[in-house]
Amino acid sequence: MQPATLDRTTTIRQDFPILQRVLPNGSPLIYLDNAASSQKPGGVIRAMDDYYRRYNANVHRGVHTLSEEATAAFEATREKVARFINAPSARNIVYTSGTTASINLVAYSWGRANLGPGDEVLITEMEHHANIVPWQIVQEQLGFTLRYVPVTDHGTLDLERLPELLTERTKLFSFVHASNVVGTINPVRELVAAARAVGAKVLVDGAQSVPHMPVDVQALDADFYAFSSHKMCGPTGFGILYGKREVLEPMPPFMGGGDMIREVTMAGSKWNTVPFKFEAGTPAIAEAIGLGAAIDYLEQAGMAWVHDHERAITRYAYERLAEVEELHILGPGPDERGGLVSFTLEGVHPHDISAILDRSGVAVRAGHHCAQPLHDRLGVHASARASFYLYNTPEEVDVLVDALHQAQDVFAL
Ligand code: 7TS
Repeated sequence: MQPATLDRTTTIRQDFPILQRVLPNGSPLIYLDNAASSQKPGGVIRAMDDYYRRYNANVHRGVHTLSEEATAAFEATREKVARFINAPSARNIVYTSGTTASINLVAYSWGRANLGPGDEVLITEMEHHANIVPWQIVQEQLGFTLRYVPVTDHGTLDLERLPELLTERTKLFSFVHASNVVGTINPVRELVAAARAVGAKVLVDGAQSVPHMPVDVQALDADFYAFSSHKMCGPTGFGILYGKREVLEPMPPFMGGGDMIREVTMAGSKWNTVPFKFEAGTPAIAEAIGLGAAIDYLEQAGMAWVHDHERAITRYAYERLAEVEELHILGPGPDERGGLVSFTLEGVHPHDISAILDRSGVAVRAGHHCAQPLHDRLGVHASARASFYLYNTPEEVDVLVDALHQAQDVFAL
């Protein structure tokens, strides 16, 4: 890796208080579970602390100083998110509690208004459960057919099958931008163009892409784009649904309550404008402010740099993991994927791998990573996953590899 890149990582690491932590067994923390949730820089922690200490109040209602300050900071994040993903306006940005809630919003609101018997929703075998289960739930009520684009042995979408699966019956094509298991980065623009050709709307699950690479929603041209704050240096319990205005405007509300209405009488109610129509109740105010600080941080680091850095670490991880005998990496080669590597080690269950790595301070995730159909397709029950972010270093990959050798020694006995 370039020395300049590594110097920058050294500086970045100092911004994350948790990375200074030494675990109870004396090992320094080596955090390689970023696809599950990233760590938070001091700026994000301070922004949330400052809100609670200085201007905690509800938003959009009080005409007092605290409420006005809270509303200004809360709404400033909408502008920052719009700029970060190049949305046309802050009005395209709906606040949710995360990717899961964003996809459920589309399934319940857009789905109930647009899907019925004879219609099809196309997803893929590569999806996180968050982009499978909501469709299965509303499918029971609405009677449409759910179809899946298959995955190749290589861990990429089998696009040769697309013409037979994406047809005039397809009303929505919903797929992941970057896989949380095999790391594959899907060709979003090409898939959107194919959906447009049959008149289908497109939802992209950006949970693993927005945190890790520059994303321009206008260039990608999807109708909806969903992501979570907590995977991009921000707090948990908060996320975004981007939507095109012409798609969001006619959608009925999903949840009813305060803030999402213009007028309520005993005879009925009128809805607030988009995006507020979809934001019933008191929102996650500190979390919105925290995400604003996270975006400031990522913009300062530069998303192109974050992406390059992760690619370099992933390439290095590939080289080093190749030294571990009987280790099999799921998915495509390092140049076709995002910054994570899922693998199996013959004779060692992924949960045992994770437990042994933990002794060396290395945090990885083990299991099916909420993508059971994909594991079934690849013929494995579970895998271990190392996922990288802007603060990870090649030395941390070295510790991972040493610890994997130790795991093999333990299980060879
Ligand atoms: N979509 C993808 C591709 C994901 O990776 C995740 C979370 C979600 C949706 C759901 O996001 P949430 O913030 O609403 O929970 N993925 C993971 C993971 O891989 N390990 O833990 C969570």
